Amino acid sequence: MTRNGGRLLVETLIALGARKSFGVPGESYLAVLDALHDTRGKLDFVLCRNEGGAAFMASAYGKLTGSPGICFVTRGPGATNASIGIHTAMQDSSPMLVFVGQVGTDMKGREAFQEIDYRAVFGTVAKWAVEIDDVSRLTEIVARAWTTALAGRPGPVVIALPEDMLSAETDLPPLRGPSPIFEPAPDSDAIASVGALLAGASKPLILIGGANWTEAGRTALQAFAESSDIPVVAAFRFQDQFNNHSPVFVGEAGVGMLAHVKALLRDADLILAINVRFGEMTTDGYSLLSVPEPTQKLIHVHASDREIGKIYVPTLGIQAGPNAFAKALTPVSGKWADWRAAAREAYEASFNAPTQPGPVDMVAVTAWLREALPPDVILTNGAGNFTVWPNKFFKFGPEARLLAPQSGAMGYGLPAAIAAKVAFPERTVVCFAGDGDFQMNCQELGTAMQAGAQPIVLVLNNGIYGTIRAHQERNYPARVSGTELENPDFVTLARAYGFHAERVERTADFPAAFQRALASSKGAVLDLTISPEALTPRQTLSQMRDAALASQKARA
Ligand SMILES: Cc1ncc(C[n+]2csc(CCOP(=O)(O)OP(=O)(O)O)c2C)c(N)n1
Repeated sequence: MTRNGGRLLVETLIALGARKSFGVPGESYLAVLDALHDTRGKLDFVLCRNEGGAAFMASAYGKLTGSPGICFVTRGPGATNASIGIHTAMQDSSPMLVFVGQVGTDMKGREAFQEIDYRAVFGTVAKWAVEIDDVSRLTEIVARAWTTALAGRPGPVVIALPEDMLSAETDLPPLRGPSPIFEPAPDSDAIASVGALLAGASKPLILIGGANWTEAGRTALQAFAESSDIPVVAAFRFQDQFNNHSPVFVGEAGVGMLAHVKALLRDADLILAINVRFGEMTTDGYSLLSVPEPTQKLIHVHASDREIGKIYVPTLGIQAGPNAFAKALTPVSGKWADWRAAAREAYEASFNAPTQPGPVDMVAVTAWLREALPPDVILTNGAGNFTVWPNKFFKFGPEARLLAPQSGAMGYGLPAAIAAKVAFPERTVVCFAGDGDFQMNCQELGTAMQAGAQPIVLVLNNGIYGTIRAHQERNYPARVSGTELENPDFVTLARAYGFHAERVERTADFPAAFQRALASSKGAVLDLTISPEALTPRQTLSQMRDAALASQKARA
């Protein structure tokens, strides 16, 4: 039996375990679209409105399920639109395969219509970029792409598909299944060294992050940290990877890092970093641990040898996956109970913030949501000051998940929420969006409507690009430029896409509106009227401006 390259690709993806895909069609990959005609229920194609949305969905799907998110986009403009999701998957360590159309091999290199050299363009953005020039090598390259996306530190792979390769007939059979993915385990000497270093510490800290945690691995780490009474900090936007209700959980090392978390990282004499990619946010601009040799002792555990020693020379490096490592640990004891207890107290205190100025007070809203949301809720967000609410004012129990981009990409929250609904239709999914953030991808409401994957969206509508306005007021006070927004009526917009929609203009109206959103079978958009003054939980816009003007005056 022969089949063309497009059909071989689709049958191979099904054999590998792919069940959902996201994309925008293009004439460059018609053979793939034709093969997808017959795969409903086996490999569904979620039809998106913009490749940026599609790539965000695939990236979020990979992050949430651990199985590579599949994205199909057309050549040139489709691929460049998708690049935001590829970059985000890389920074998030999310497994993803992006299939991109390519001009025929007979005209490559001539700058043909929409031609791009994908290896050059995505070579440094993706984990791997490759082109399949000959259909006889399709299954080999797709198998390697699948393994590459998942192994070590997961990430995105871009695979270009020349048009003539996709339409070429072959008698090559589809792949039978994937290669196994191995999680490296620590040897007993390494575990003994960890024990010895911890025994000599007086202020130990566990820093966790990254992908690939299993429930068993998370439970094992929690048991170790609790029985050893060692505080646990989550790296930037990985606070859903450790039970926040545990007395050892003490906060997130991320943007807007709380003072006690900064102090913990700075003052710890031993940091046990498990599955962490040391990013700018987690290290507060690389200031809390000095590069390349921190003053704190550092044990760096990672599944990928490319992460250990990348930025910091550790006291002890261990190439191991997080679950295998957590299961191998044996509890230790030390005189650090006060250190852990004080950190937990500071974490608990961080939920107390003053009443916010303006119509809807997010301190009250999030306090209510902490009680009302189901334990397996999935929260999503893009970028903006509003992200402080899902990121710092929610407690993630063992089943709750956060989809928040390490790349700080605006517009991620809505597509991520749609992908979460595609993956888990029965779970409650709540997207937090700023008014600016929402408008980066609000056209994907159409994708949600068509796919029947409609989340609840909270638009925190303050009429400004608040984050940039905050930077502006701090650096160039009282000189507003390029940060004021004139918005459409989000309620009308959402209704046009078939969503239930309401404007919430008073804090007291939020609980009932949210209950109606939960009860809606077609998702919901709640447009929350937020004052631009409520720019951060503890400093208003005017206070920010006044402080900057005062210091300008003092300098003059
Ligand atoms: C794709 C993208 N473009 C621009 C930025 C820069 N940026 C970061 S936050 C922000 C403003 C976000 O505004 P909004 O969504 O309204 O939220 P707010 O900060 O007002 O809460 C901008 C423009 C970005 N992070 N990502």
